[in-house]
Amino acid sequence: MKPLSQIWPQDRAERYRALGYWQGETFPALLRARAAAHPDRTALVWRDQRISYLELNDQARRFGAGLLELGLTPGDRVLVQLGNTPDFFRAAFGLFAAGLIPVYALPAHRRLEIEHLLTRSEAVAMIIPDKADGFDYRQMADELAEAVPALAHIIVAGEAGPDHHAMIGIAADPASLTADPDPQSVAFSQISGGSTGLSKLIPRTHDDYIYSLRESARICGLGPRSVYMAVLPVAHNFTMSSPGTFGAFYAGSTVVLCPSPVPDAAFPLIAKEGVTITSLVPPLALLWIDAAQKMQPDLSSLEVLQVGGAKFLPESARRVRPVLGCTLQQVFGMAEGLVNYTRLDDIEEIIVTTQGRPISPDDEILVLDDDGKPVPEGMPGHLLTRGPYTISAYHDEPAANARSFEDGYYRTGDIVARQPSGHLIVQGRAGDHINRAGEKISAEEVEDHLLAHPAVFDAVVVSIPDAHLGERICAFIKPREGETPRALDIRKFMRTRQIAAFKIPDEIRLIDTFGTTAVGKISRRHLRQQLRAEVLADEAKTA
Ligand code: OOB
Repeated sequence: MKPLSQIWPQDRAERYRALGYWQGETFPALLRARAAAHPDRTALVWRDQRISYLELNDQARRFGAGLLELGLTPGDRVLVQLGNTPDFFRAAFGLFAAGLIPVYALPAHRRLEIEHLLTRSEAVAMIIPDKADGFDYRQMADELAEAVPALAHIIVAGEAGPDHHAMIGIAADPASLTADPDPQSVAFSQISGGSTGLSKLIPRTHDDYIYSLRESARICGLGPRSVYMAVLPVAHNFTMSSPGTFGAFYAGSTVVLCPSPVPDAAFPLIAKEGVTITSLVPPLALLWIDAAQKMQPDLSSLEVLQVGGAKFLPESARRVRPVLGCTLQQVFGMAEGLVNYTRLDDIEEIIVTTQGRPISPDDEILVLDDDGKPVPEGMPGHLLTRGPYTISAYHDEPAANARSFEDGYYRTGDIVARQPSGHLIVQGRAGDHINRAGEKISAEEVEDHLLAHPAVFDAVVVSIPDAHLGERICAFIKPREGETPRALDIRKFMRTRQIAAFKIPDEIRLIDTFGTTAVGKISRRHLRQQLRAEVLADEAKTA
């Protein structure tokens, strides 16, 4: 089995340690220390459950010890596909305590995506809910167990079937837990949004991730009295570490898990629990702003609303303070590392018009033209970055690594303009992914699925600006001779492909030909640009 590793050149690693960024902290030690320092303080609130730091640490450690008893060995990978419930945290911190490595998937992922992650990570176990949002994860896991021989254990948070372990039954004396992991070793794997093909694994170390948490908690003003509400999926990097739930634990704050992002659920919970900070993607932020104008909820405890994952337009950003009565913080980050924040004391104009500046003075930022030369300040260019918490390779992806990394710099695929203050303004993407309400979707991956439909000769997928979602997925389809597939049927077909529902095109357009420049003669990227321009021109005409 290939180890999951992340290699920093020795000189940079030494520097990050010497500067005090990497302090040798690890996740199991972190939670243990908080549990010792303030055992009775509430770590997690979920529905009517309140779980103290002591309880969370104990439950996690007993689970971790139980996994070792089951036969897992430190370094093994375990896929975690859980939603916003306490079990996610028992699982993650249990795995950390046992030296096992979580690979985080999103609840929306389906068999095809999970199979890819299991195979790539060589995971020996997966932890899933029984059912959620009408989907039975156990059935999917059973199918996966057939397809992926290395998958030895299916662990169910909830009602387990005959071939599964119930998570609650996995518990052993934590005294059996071995020493804490090496702080420079990989703690877990996040997954990439990916502009080409399927998701890639992003190995993050204890040292690098905890540095980003510690600084994020400080920049966002978290402390013992802060209450962070998790609305977006907890497995996503934004909700996990910017400062997110893990940043909140770092600071000894309380985390409230919000069962649904809709204002009817979220607003009363903010008032009841005295939530001080939460994070949203732009479409949800807009929904909250509109709802708050109508509902006049009590949001007096809310100090900071973070918005990120996709571009928040200045006109919307300007409404946050007057309507919600709190400070907006824009967050522009990526699972690969770099995170930018507007600072809480930035002037309002900076807060509403920029996507923030990097966490670290040692986040190196390059803004380059197409030929790789730096552009003048304020001008748009390709963003490349390296620093103390940005990876320099995906796990086992030689081709993608050659494309995405250069001299330790990560080529983000984002087009940004850097202001004299160091704040970045995101202007778009160079790559071909669609950012649909913060979900990153590879055009290529969707095209591949469409091509599997018997009536489809060729397909080109593009992103179209959308007032609600930020961007929506538009698929151009050239049918086979004599075929006229209906959009409805294509959508139905896509639903059978065992992929996340957010990848199904919002709009499907049949097209006779892809123009004089047939596919093959010009790059697909160019073709996508052409087709996108056609839709925009159409929309401008009808506007
Ligand atoms: C976050 O992480 P990912 O890995 O899902 O997506 C990263 C990409 C960025 O490269 C950029 O294209 C886009 O998402 N993005 C934004 C943005 N925040 C992310 N584009 C414009 N404005 C923003 N504020 O999305 C993520 C990770 C950590 C913190 C926040 C977001």
